[in-house]
Amino acid sequence: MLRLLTSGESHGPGLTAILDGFPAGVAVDKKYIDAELARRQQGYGRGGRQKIETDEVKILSGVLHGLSLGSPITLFVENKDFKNWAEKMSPEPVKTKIEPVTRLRPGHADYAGVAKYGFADLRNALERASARTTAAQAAAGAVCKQFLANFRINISSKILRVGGADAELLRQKIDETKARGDSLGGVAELRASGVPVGLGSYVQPDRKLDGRLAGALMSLQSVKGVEIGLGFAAADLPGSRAQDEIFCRNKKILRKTNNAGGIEGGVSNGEDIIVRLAFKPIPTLIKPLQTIDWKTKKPAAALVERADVCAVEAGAVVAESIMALVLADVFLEKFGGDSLTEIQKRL
Ligand code: EPS
Repeated sequence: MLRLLTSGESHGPGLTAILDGFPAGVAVDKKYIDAELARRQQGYGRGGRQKIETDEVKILSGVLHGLSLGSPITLFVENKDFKNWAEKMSPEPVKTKIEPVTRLRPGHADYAGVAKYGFADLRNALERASARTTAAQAAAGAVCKQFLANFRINISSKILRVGGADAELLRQKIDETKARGDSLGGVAELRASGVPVGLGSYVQPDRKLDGRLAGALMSLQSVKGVEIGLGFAAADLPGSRAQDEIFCRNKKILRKTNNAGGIEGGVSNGEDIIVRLAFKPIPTLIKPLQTIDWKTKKPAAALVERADVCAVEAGAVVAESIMALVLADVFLEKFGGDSLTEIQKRL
């Protein structure tokens, strides 16, 4: 029902999101989108780039006087850094000779990207592979969150671990790592509350809510693992301890535990949906790893660029927006209509 396309290079003029299939009559507050963009920019361990950017959305279509029209919503976020890259990232040909970037960073899309598209310059691949594009995803996710709020569905996140340490040690761990010229990953937990029973379906694999969430969240930069509810830990337990016993109170069907993370048979069961994400460490390192030069194929030290030391806090905010998009999509499949009023009647 809902389709999202994003575009934009990290140091190009800006980023665009087009959200298609969004119903009419939903209040879309630009201030809320900007607040979500600001949340994404915060977080300890970010690099110099965030001092240059103060992300702000321009709503270019699909919203009139604060209400959605049912037409595609286009969101634009400017890259303020573009002015510093005007020649290197010019969409028009330039006279100056641009030195290609050639020292492949292990863990980044550098090698796979240039090998796939046949580029001589890593920049041609790394610009779009960059996590900068997640600003457009966060903007679109903020629109979906506003839709879900009409039904008291709320999505939040917290950091559980950074570089193997508890979240309380986040700053200390990042400072130590930065001093060593290294980078860190971590684990974040997402929670969606207020989700009604019956979203997604077991009838076809591609309609399963857990599969859709896992696929969408795995596509986020740096994410290497997704688990729902107990996740991998369920594999070590007997069935008697892994499942969630059912009881009824005041005509409400409830659970004693939520090991399933709110999804059974690929369908939401009315409990909170709980997903944990493992983020790998950022591949750009101040103390570079050994690699090869793409041009000469000779040994070289990997490219060193300005980069974040840890972006798990930002990643968790983007993950919330991805979850909002998936939940809004399955919600529209179940209760969908052309306008908010129609959906409210069906619910
Ligand atoms: C990124 C590299 C860094 C990050 C960037 C993602 O950018 P730069 O090369 O300009 O320093 O700051 O993230 C953002 C710009 C952002 O807004 O999140 C990368 O290679 O993925």
